[in-house]
Amino acid sequence: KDLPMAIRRADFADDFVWGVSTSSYQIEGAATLDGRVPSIWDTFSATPGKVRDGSTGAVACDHYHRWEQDLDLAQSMGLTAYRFSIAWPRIFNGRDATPNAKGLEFYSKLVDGMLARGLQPWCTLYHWDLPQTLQDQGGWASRATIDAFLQYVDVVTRHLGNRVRHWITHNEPWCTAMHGNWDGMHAPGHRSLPLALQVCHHVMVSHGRAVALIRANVPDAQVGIALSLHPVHAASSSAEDQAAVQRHDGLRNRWFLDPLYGRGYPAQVLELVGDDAPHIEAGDMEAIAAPLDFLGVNYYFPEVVRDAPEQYPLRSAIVHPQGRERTAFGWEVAPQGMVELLARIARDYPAGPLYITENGSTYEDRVEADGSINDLQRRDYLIRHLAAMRTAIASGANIRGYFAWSLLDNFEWAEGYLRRFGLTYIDYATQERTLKHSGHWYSAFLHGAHN
Ligand code: GBH
Repeated sequence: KDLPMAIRRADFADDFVWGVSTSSYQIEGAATLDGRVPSIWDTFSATPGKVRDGSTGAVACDHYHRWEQDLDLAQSMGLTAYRFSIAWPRIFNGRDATPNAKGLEFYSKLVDGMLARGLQPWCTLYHWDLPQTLQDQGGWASRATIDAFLQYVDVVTRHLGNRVRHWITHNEPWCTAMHGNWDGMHAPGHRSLPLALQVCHHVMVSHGRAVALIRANVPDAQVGIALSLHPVHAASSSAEDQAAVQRHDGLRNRWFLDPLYGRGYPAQVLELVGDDAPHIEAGDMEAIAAPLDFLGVNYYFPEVVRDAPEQYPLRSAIVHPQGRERTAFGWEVAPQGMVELLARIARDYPAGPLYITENGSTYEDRVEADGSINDLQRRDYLIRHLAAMRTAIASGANIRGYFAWSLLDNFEWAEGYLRRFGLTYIDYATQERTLKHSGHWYSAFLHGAHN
C-alpha cells in the first residue's frame, strides 16, 4: 500500500512503543456478567438527558466476549503494545473485602492473550468507571475512596504484576474531576467547583500512594499517569488575553504537572479559587510527588482563550476561531500543538520519558459500496501527528511511544455511539469489525511499508 507521506517506522527508534488505547467501559459491555456491579457510568448513562443518543455501555463493542478477535486484530496490525483499562466494578463490589475471582480471571486471560500475541500490556487502573456503591458512600469526594482504590490496586497488581510491567494509575484526572463534578458532562454529573477540586485532590493523592504500592508489588514496574494536556493560546495579542492564557493554563495543565513534580498547586490558581481550594492533609503533596517512570500525555487539541472578567474562577473563556481545520467534534486539528506541548513539558518539568498515551480524531466515516470504510481524514490526522512526533523527537523530546485512540469505535461517553474514534469500524447491529483506511495505513506503516 502506498503511503501518502514520507514517514516510515524506521524514522523512529527500534524499541519505540507502537500501540493503541482502549478503556473498559467504552468497549467491554457485559455490564452485569460474572459479578460485575454497576459503575457510575451505568447509572449516569441510564439517566435521561445525560448521553446524547440515550445509549449506555451495557453492550458497547461486546469486547468482553470478543477480546480474542480484538487482540488478533491488534496483532495483525503489527502493534507492539496494547493499552487497556480494568473495570474496578468487575474486581470489587464496593462492599465486600474479597475480590471477585471471575473479574480477575477475565483480565488475567486478556493479559495472557496480549503476551501470546507479542503485545506489551499497558494497564490503566482507573478510566472513570467507579463502582456505584463507592459513589453512594461519597465517591472521590471522600478520602475513604483513596483507601478503596489502594485495596483494588493492591489486588490487581499482585494478580497481574508478574506479567504486566507498565501501569498507568489514572486516565485524565482533569476529566474525572471537572467533567464529573464541575461542568457535569460526565458521571457522576455534579456541578460544583469546590467539589471538583476536592475530588481532583483525592484522585491525585490516590495516584501518588498507588505509585508506591505498585512498586512494592511489581518487580521492575514502570509507573506513570496519563494526563489530558492542551497547549493554551491567546485569542489575540492583547495583554489581557495573554494573561488569561496563564490563568487557564494554571488549571488545565499546571494544576496537575506542578504537584506531580513536587511544586505543589500553582499559587496563582489557589488565589483565584480562594475558599474553594481543596482541603489538603499533611503528607498529601509529598504523596502526589512520588517519582514517576514516565508521563503519559493524551493530546487532542489546543485551546484558545480570551480574557473574560465575569467568568469565575479563571476569568477566561474558551473561543473557537473561524477558519481552522476541525474534526467532526469541532476539535482543532493541530499537529504542531503536539510538538509545542511536548517541548513545553521538556522545558518546564524534569519529566523523563514521555509517551503519547492517546491521540485520535472523530469524523463521519463513509461506508463504501464494497464495504470498505473511507476515513481518509482520520488517516491524514494520524500521519500528520506521527510526523509531528518525529519533529518533536528531532528537537530533543524524550518520546518513547505512541498509542492511537482507539483500536475500535466505542462508547464515546456523553456522545454515546454518535462519535467514532476507531481505526476499526464497528457495525453495532452485527458487532462486525472492519479495519478502516486509517487502520490499514497504520498497519502498513508498522509493517515497514514506505513510499
Ligand atoms: C479522552 O478524553 C478519553 O481518555 C477517552 O476515553 C475518550 O474516548 C477520548 O478522549 C475521545 O474523546 O470541549 O466540550 O468538546 C479526551 C479529553 C474530553 C477533554 C473533552 C476535553 C472537552 C469537551 N477531553 N473535553 S468539549
